[in-house]
Amino acid sequence: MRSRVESDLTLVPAYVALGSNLRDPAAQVRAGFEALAMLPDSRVAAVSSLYLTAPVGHLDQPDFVNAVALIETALAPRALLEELLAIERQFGRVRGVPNGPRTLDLDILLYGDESHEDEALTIPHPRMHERAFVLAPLAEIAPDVMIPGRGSAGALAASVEAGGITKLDAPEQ
Ligand code: PH2
Ligand code: MG
Ligand code: MG
Repeated sequence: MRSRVESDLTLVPAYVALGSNLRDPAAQVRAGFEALAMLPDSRVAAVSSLYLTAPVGHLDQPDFVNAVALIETALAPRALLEELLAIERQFGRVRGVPNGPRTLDLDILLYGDESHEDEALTIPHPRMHERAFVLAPLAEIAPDVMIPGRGSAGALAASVEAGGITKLDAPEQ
């Protein structure tokens, strides 16, 4: 994938979760990878397979396609969040029911080993350690990455209930 990185920037590894359950979710997630590759001062270092997942939380909605990307970015956490929200809007996301259907959801899971807390953004993502639809793709590309205070992605993925999750295909590189 193309990258938009000057050679002298200091890059932080950040994990981004992708989710979609509207309008050809697999195509939305694949296009989401392409959009991440166009982020300023960032590059995509790895992408997971796509996973078909039963909805969690608000149950009366279509199944999701979920995936995780590792990006390396010089954007600060809030700048990265603003870029991700802009991509969600490009993908036609309309915010309705909380946790309800969406064309594309992009969530920052981890940003290096930094914690971040403000009214709009909490890093690490506060629910990532209990969500199999996040842990399965994360453990595929980064089994040893640590979720602070919780354990490694691989250990957590093995310990949560992973019913309703099917790997769809191999990652595109
Ligand atoms: N996202 C939610 C709520 N529930 N369930 C699945 N399977 N996948 C998601 O991405 C998802 C969800 C809120 O962001
Ligand atoms: Mg989300
Ligand atoms: Mg979100």
